Amino acid sequence: MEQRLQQALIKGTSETLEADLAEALIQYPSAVAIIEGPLMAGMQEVGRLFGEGRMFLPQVVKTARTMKQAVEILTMDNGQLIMDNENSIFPDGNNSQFSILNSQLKKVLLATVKGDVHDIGKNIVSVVMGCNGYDIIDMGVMVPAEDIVQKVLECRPDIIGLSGLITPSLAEMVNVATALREAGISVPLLIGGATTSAMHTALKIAPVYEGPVVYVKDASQNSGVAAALLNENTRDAYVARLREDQEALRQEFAQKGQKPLMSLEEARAKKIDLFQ
Ligand code: B12
Repeated sequence: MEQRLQQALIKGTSETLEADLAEALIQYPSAVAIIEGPLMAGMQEVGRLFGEGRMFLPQVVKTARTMKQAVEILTMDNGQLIMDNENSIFPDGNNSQFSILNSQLKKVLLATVKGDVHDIGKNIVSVVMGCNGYDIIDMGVMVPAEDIVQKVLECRPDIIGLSGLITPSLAEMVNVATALREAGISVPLLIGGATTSAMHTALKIAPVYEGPVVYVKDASQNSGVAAALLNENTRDAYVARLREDQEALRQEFAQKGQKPLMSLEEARAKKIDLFQ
């Protein structure tokens, strides 16, 4: 089943998708586990083949369609992921009751930054957080900083999530954080997407922003991070720890920079002989 799912992603086909996902739902504890497990493994393989020049853009577009279809199959009409009981606050796993009971539903604004069209990861984050009782405002892809600022002022979200998968998005995220700060906004910022990292977040984004900036590696961690940030009892300790960890990363980076470089002669003497 795992192999068939991977092949479906690589080939961008969907004939066997429904049957294989039905089988996966029996074997895996939740839809999130299937997304983070076999589906992500398939996408990694696609990324590897694309990176090595063994797959081309039109094929990756087909792949993306298959991934979207898979997530749709795993999502019910009410936007909840099938059997997504892991983080449920009710014994029957139906978090939608939370939406009805909680009149002050926490809002999460999501956007893929300007210049970047990748949205599969962001959409997964949206579905997972929606299942955890958050109200999602999804601004889509290629969203300019000024639009994000405007939407934040208009909708007053409790959390802002930025997604970016290409290298230029890293600089754009710094740009967005700066624009938000200049508008006087310090809503917690979640940073995600394949090119982002804890190090880049600590070095470049966190220093330009007033509020907490958290790098989130995958969709399964989002709700935990959001809950820690939004719960009054845990927020201060969480943010203090976050700032300490980010300071440690900055120190680590600064120390690396101080390592003496080897001389040009030494480096040349160590070169790899490709024709040996
Ligand atoms: C699918 C894909 C595409 C599709 C995108 C379709 C779509 N609708 O999204 C298409 C074909 C359009 C595409 C285009 C391009 N792509 Co592309 N693409 C990919 C690929 C294969 C998979 C990305 C993906 O969806 N992964 C699966 C998702 C689920 O993972 P994810 O996004 O990382 O999300 C997870 C976490 O990161 C996190 N997360 C993500 N966002 C957020 C946000 C928040 C707030 C939080 C908390 C968490 C979070 O949660 C998710 C679930 O766990 C990757 C390779 C790879 N393995 O990443 C290349 C890749 C990202 N693409 C790449 C490139 C170069 C391009 C192009 C420039 C190619 C070209 N020459 O035109 C264009 C870019 C166009 C643009 N301006 O953006 C490079 C980027 C390299 C770089 N460092 O810049 C990669 C890494 C491939 C490679 N190895 O070279 N691509």
